[in-house]
Amino acid sequence: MKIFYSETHRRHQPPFEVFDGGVRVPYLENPDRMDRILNALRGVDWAEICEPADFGLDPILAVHDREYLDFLASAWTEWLDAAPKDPATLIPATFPLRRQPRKPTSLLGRAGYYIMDLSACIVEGTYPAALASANCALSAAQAVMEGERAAFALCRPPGHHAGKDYAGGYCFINNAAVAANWLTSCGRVAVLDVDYHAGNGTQDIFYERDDVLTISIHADPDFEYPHFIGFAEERGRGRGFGFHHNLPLPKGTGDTEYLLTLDQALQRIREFNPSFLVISAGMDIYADDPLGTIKVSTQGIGEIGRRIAALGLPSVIVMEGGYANDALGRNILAFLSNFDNGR
Ligand code: SP5
Ligand code: ZN
Repeated sequence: MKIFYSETHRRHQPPFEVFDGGVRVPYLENPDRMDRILNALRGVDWAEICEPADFGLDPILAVHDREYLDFLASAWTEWLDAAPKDPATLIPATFPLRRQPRKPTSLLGRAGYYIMDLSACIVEGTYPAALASANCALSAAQAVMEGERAAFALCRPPGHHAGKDYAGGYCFINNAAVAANWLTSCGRVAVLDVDYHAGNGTQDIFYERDDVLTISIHADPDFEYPHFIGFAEERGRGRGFGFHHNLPLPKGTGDTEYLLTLDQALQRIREFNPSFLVISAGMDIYADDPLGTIKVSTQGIGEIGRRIAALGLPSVIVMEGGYANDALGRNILAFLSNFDNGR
């Protein structure tokens, strides 16, 4: 299996994020995550690690707003130019109200406007890392379009919380959405998001479209981040109505209940009969994840991969979250080894 991976992610290493209550914690979405996964992949004979190609900005701008990308591109130098007291990382502290906000011109105004929380911290290398991450997803999509049965985009930073014009939850560019949209030139696409958190960005991006079916299985936003989106009654708008599904789960969900919910999602995907499948593969459903409350085992993750692979669809597997670094390697192997093993 081709694994698309770029070292550029290392340039994105915020020193901390801010949790609820104002607690500063070391940035959980850290480069060590990739090292753990790479180590595991280097130990199997079927994983071929490849550099991504550069697709330029067009496929990203097909999903994201130009002014938002301009903000990502210049935020860091503007932040340094502002000579802040602690320049370690750009984190805004003021956010727009629930009305049509005027687009601000100041850096901190734009940062609040374009960033939804205190975990999408911007540092010097954030923009190049986000571009390289999107290129990994596009390269995996291209490999699958050219006939590979499956390819893995080892993306960092992750993407599924990023919407058309906003960052959040460690995400800046929605890698899975960029890949899915790119694939629509060749047919209909289903996006299945198994990250622990609701894929709000992907939901927003495709909400009014009927050529991309989006399904997210996640912890109920009634108690979990992203709190304001990801509820079962949100099913798409306009021609997109019926082409988005949220499957929220309670705390403590184990393998058996998870797999029953997954089967519902897989049934809907079969009915949609897409040409391609994009999987937002977050590993934070794992029982010991520090951000999670869902209790899926490594074996359960393997079974999730097996059932998704059994759809028999050309599949682009995109890395999202997963913060139990010790277990990340084996969880990714358990998931991936169901697809295309030995090719
Ligand atoms: C890609 C991805 O998985 N992003 C997740 C972003 C979640 N950010 C939530 C931060 C809230 C932290 N709550 C702390 C609870 C620790 N027990
Ligand atoms: Zn997550």
